[in-house]
Amino acid sequence: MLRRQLVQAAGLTAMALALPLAAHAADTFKIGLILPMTGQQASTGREIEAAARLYMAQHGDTVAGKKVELIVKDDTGLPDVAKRIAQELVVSDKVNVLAGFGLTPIALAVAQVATQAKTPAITMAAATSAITDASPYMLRSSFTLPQASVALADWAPKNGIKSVVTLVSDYGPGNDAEKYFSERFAANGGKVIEKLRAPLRDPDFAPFLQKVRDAKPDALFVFVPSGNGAAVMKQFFERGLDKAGIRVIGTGDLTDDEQLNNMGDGMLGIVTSHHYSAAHPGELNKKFVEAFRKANPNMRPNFMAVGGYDGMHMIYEGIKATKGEGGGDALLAAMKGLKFDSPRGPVEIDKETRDITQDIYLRKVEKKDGQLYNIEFDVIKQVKDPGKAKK
Ligand code: VNL
Repeated sequence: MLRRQLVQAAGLTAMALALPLAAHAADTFKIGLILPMTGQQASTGREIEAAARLYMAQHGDTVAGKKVELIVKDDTGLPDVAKRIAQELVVSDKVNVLAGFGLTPIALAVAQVATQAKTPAITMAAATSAITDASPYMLRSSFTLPQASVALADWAPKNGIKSVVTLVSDYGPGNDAEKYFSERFAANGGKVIEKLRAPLRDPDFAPFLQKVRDAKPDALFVFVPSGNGAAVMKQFFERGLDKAGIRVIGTGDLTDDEQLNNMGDGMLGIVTSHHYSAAHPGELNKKFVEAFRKANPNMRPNFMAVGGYDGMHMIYEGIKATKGEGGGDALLAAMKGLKFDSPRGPVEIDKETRDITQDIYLRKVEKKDGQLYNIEFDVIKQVKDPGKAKK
């Protein structure tokens, strides 16, 4: 009697142990988050991971009966590494969706894997227009440089800036920023005196800024990726370009919320255009910023964080709409055309291009509560990526 009970009990225990294991794979929804956690773009990785974890903490880790699992991998900022990681995530981990991508070359490398594996991929950071053209499985929650640059090219000539030198990082988003800013600025009667491109890796901005000084434009237009703005502005001030009367304008990557408050009062008055400021008014953003800071005491959320947060929202909505059953194609279909309120304002994932339509703001660096912020003073509503309209 006792023996039989023991055997039964042992059998039940074995079953109880085996069940969750068997159930595990099918009941889990896996997100492979590929980010630069080390190297030059590490701040982008930190911001996006923090925002993704915040989204999950706020919305729970069970959606439509599925346990959501976040697998974070460090690509060290290198496309070859990212591609290998993406393949492993798809083949070994069987992730349902890929996301992250801190730099354009990484998003482009992962796009190939997404197409082969028929796995949706969400670009949360990178911002070259062509990324969403690289795979029918690629969507975007960040922004595009054409989208951010055009508004500034309309603002500048009306505000005393008739001539510029452009300075951009020499790769996809820099080329987009240079092209879309310059063409529009020229169409508005402005003069582009010179176009300068600095290398992406370990750039030394000093020789470029010397050229800007010699060219004496009304303003310098800058695009550098998130995390590099402080280095440019340090050289700008050290060489006395501000004292020489040269103004600075750029996309909001330059006055990134993650760095801005440590860039000094010389930043006051600098005008940029972008889709997100931590100082964006509105209840949703106030709550987002407060919760982000509570969870990450020494960090201010920047535009990378909001890209990560909204990318997670797209995934959660996709899981809900497919009742947790969706394969890659169903999930993709569910995320196309999504419309929602983001901390940045209203956004829509364009059904055709899978790119993000959003408000673009003109902002000026001002002091608020003793800290430097990008304070929005104008808005262009629901801007589609101009890079797509061209075709
Ligand atoms: C890119 C564009 C990266 C804008 C950025 O920061 C950025 C990119 C890392 O497409 O590589 O601010």
